[in-house]
Amino acid sequence: MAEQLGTLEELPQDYRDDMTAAGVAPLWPMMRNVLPHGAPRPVTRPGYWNYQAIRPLLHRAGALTPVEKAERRVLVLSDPGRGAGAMQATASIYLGLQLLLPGETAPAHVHTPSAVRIVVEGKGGYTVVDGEKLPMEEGDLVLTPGGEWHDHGHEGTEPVVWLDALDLPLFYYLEGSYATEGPLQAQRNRPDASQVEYLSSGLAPSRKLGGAARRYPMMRYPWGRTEAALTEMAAYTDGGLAELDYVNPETGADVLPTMGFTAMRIGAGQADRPPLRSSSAAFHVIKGRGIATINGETITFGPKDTFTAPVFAEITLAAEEDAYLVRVHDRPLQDKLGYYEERAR
Ligand code: GTQ
Repeated sequence: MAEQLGTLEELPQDYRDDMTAAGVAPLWPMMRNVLPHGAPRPVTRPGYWNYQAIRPLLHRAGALTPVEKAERRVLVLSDPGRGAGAMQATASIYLGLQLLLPGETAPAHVHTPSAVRIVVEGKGGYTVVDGEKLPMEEGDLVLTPGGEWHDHGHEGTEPVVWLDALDLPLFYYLEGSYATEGPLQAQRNRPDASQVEYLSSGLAPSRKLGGAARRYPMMRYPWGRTEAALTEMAAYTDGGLAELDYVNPETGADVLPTMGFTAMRIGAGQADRPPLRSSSAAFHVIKGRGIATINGETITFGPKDTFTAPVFAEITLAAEEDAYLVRVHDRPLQDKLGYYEERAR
C-alpha cells in the first residue's frame, strides 16, 4: 500500500499545462480525497436549529413576502459544513421550515424529489396530495412523494409552520430536479386513508384479484397514534427507549425510496447511544428536552428544535424529560445501493 502518493507540484509545469489543455488530470494527487482510507470524510458538520430563535424570522417572512411572491415561504436549514445559503442540511437531506398564514394557499405543483412534512405548530393547515386532503396536526408526518401533485392550504386562525424534509440534494446532484406547476386540485370529499383504509395497524383493505394497492397507500401518519405506540412499547423496554419506523402499510417497506423516518422515545434520565451509522440524519424534537452529543459537540435541545448528524457520527441522546423525536435519514437509499453499514462505537 503506497503511503505517500505523488503530488501535482512534483510534475513538470509543461506536462501539467498539456494535461489541462487535453482536458485530463492525474488521479493520484486526488486519490485520497475521493477514496480516503477506512471511512468517509464528511463535509457535513453537526447542525442545530433552535426553533424559538427561528420563529420570529419566519413570522417576519410572512410580513415581508406574500406567498404569491414565494410559492413556498421557507427558511432553509443550511449545513454548517457547507456554510450559509447551502441548500442542504446533510449530503442527501434538505430541510426547511415553511410558514403558511391563515387563508393562504401554496399553489399546486409536482416535482421529481420527494418531500415529507413534520408539523411544528398551528392548527388548520392541510396538504392535498393526489386529490386527498391531509389534515396537518402537530407532529403529524405527511408524505408528498416525488411525482405526486400537491398543494397546501390553511383554514385555521394562527400561522402554521412545518418542517420540510426533501431528497432534493440527490435529485440536484443527478441533474434531475425540476417542478411542473398546475391549478389547485379538486379534493376528494372523504377523510384521508389513515382514517379510513389504514385505521388500525395490521389491517389492510382486502383486495380482489388484480386490484392493486396504490404505490403510496397512506400519506399521513397522525402523531397521536405514533406517540401512543412509542409510550406503550417503551413501558416494556429496558431504559424506556423505543423506536418505530414509518412504513408503507401494504408492503412494510420504507415510506419513500430514498428517505427513511424513525419515531423515537427516550425516557427521562435515559440515553440512546446508537452504533455509528453510514447514513446521515436529522433529528426533529416533537416533545421533551435533553442533551445531544454529536462528534463531541454538545447540543441542548428542546421542543420543536432540529439537529443533524453527519455519516458515521458518534451520537448520544440523553433525555432530561421524556423525549419524542423523529429521525430523518437516508438509510433506504443506502440499502438500495447495497451499502448501509453500522459500526460498533
Ligand atoms: O412544499 O412543495 O421546502 O417544493 C422546498 C420545495 C417545500 C413544497 C420546500 C418545495 C416545497
